[in-house]
Amino acid sequence: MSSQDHPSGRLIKAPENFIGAEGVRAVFSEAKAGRRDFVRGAFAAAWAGAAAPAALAQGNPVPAEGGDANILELPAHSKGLGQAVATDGYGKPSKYESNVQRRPSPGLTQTAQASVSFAPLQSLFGIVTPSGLHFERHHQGWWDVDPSKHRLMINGSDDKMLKKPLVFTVDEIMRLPSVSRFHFIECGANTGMEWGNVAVPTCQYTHGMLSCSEFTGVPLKILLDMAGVDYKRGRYVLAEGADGSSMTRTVPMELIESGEVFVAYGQNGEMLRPENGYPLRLVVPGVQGVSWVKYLRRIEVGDQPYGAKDEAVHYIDLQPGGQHRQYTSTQECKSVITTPSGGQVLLDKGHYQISGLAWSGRGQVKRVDISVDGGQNWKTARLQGPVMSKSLTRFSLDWVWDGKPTIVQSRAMDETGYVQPNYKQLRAVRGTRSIYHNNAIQSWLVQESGEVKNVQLS
Ligand SMILES: Nc1nc2c(c(=O)[nH]1)N[C@H]1C(S)=C(S)[C@@H](COP(=O)(O)O)O[C@H]1N2
Ligand SMILES: [Mo]
Repeated sequence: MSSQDHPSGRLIKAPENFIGAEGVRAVFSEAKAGRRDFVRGAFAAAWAGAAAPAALAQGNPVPAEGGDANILELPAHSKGLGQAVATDGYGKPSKYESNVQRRPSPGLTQTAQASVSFAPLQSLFGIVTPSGLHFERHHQGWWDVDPSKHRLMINGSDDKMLKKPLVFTVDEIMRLPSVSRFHFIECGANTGMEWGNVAVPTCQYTHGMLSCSEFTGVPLKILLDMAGVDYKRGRYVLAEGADGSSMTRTVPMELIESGEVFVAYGQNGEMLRPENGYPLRLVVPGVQGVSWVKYLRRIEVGDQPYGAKDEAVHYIDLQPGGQHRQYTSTQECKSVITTPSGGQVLLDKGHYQISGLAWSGRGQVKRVDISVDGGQNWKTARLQGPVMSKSLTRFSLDWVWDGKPTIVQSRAMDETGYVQPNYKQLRAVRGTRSIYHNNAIQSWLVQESGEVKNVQLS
């Protein structure tokens, strides 16, 4: 299919791209009140603002007569001197992009310290999350910890677990042999609000507890070797953070012996951001976010799982029949279409590039299929390289929208052959009372009006 045959369709981005925090609150309250056209309401408000006309103009054809004033009249930036080098010692995004922000979900948590902000997935390209837009999950607020005073201790649960307990400074860690790897981090609660039914309007909130960075650090195995760990005895470690939440998580020794788990200090080429655990955080590829302990201050080697509060009371999965599942750690294969997605508006029939993200905690994404008819037919999407293990993978597919209502979905498969389930399949096994580990296929309804809506097919 060539795009010449089908004029390119114009698309309005999701409301988060136009409106500030007030506007997002309005969208949520209108959605909650059950107003069907809440997205249109949000746009009406946004168009009254300054940013919207500029955004809309991107899709406008050049006027047939009279020429385009934007070309014919030289703007100031073509005539005068620009700003000096290093005006900003640390550069910032364009002021025209100022509404692309990580955002909290209004009313989700009672305090802003034990809370979460969602990454604006619908506004991002490729696979890397800009560090300033990385989602945040803090149990007790975040800190900018002084690296010169921060220490990482390695000890055993008894004196047979290792030869000598060690204490590292951040400088000492940074002098050891390092690795740099791209990995996604997904909170186990991502998409958790959607277990029962549709709950939030846009993919920022359905899937935004997800980010992907190039992390740099030292394999934990190297530190444990230095401490002389007895790997026959020591089959688990406990990772502990330095913030007031006393975040502690058990990590099985196999994961560490594989060389995959590392103590990171770098994120996208610079030091970790304070919100993401500066100066040290554990990276546990493929495993849910809670195990990626931030402000990492201690690793204890032991011979059994620790049953810490964040693995006994929280982060468990309620199953049908009153059972619960504990120590669920791997994030199963999952995907989401980010364009078109909830809150966006297709202005025309015609050609669109469907685009989205896929990932698996078990390795590489092997294939992504896309349906544009609610799951009756599936086409294989293009995977945009690089395709890396336990990283986000970008996919796309050309699509001509005929203007009729339809449902778009993506279904990912990983290198183990695991196929992402639909809600019916997932609920048959897991019920509807879980919070965590919802990896169901996401459905977006493109309405005749062009407005895209979050829906679930049972
Ligand atoms: N010390 C500490 N580590 C922590 C947390 C925390 O509150 N304190 N939250 C955990 C949870 S639940 C998640 S999902 C990830 C979030 O990491 P991020 O804030 O960098 O996105 O960090 C994990 N590590
Ligand atoms: Mo989390």
